[in-house]
Amino acid sequence: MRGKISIVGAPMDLGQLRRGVDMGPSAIRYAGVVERLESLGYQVNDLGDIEIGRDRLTTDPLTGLRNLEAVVQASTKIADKVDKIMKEGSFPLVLGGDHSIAIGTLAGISKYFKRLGVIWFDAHGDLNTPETSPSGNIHGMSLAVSLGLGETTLTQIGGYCPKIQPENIVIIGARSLDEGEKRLIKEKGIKVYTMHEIDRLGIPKVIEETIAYFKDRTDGVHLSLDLDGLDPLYAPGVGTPVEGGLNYRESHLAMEMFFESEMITSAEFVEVNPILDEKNKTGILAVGLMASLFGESLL
Ligand code: Z70
Ligand code: MN
Ligand code: MN
Ligand code: MN
Repeated sequence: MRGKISIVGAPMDLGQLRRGVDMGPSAIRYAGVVERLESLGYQVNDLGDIEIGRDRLTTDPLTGLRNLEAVVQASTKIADKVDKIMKEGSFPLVLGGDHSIAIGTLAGISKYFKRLGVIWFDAHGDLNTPETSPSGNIHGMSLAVSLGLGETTLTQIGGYCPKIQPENIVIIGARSLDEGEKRLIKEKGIKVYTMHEIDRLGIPKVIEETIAYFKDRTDGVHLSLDLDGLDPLYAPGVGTPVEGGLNYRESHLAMEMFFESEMITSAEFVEVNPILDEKNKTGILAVGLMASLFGESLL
């Protein structure tokens, strides 16, 4: 017996405009997540889906944020659920849904740690604020919100703020950063491995450095994995595909190294959109990555 994993689906599609990402949790379940993790010796408990409001296409007149009210409500529910999982001493594994769900996940998790580290595996930074956002889409703001920046009703979810410190973040795979995000990264000194650094150093070195960086400074690490961090060749079923991403082998190696580090204390896999996918390729990929993260070995 290897410990308990609690799966919770967050069929959220209000943080962006593409329909279909609310079916992500179903696609990941269909790809056999429960069975795959059970086969590794875990006690897996699928808690089902969080209820996400269906009120869409309201834009907050003050901030320009899309579906703000509904995202606040859903994030609060996600936070409560994840909080319960933590309380029970189980590993929270959240299935998205668009990346705005990280606001709720981090609100539920972060208070259980003094210094939570976050690995943001993503083509994007998700570091926009209402002032810098080119879109008004909250899934492009979730990391900034967790830092305490931006809309107060979002930063205050869970009743405390901020959830994380800039020096406890490592972004991996970035290749589509907005100007305001680049400014924030420099201003806050956030550690980023863009595809440039990944190509120069190689993924083994990048992950070794990430693990070493977190080792002394954090007492838990959340992995927030946006499938668009991978190249669209391997993960076509995402709302915002960006060329030039991590490949299948690099991503699996990263997960295997995270497993070996024994450092990861919670995870979420987001932005799987089966409507845009090819025969659930991205859902199947997500489950494979989870298996590597939880110790599936090749031998
Ligand atoms: C852009 C924005 C984004 C995910 C796209 C895109 C953000 N920076 N995030 N896909 N997961 O609208 O803020
Ligand atoms: Mn993202
Ligand atoms: Mn992304
Ligand atoms: Mn694997």
